[in-house]
Amino acid sequence: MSVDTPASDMDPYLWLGDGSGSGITSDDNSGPGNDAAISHYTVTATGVYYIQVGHYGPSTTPGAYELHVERTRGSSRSPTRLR
Ligand SMILES: [Ca+2]
Repeated sequence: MSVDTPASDMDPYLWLGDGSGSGITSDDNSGPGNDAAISHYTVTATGVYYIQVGHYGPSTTPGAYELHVERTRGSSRSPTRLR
């Protein structure tokens, strides 16, 4: 599974957690510019996973972002684009 925030107007921060709300990993700037990216995370158990997009740093200024989630199972790909 890969998650990133292309073409975002703000400085996004990504958080990936499991179904119990425990954090698995997070990222700030692994994408181009200030975009966040979590690349090729291997899901080890069936279940619910949460993705949070936040603003990096203490800011209340709203901004648009694009969330791109890609699931890969074997050789099949199911990209999902949310806005
Ligand atoms: Ca960022």
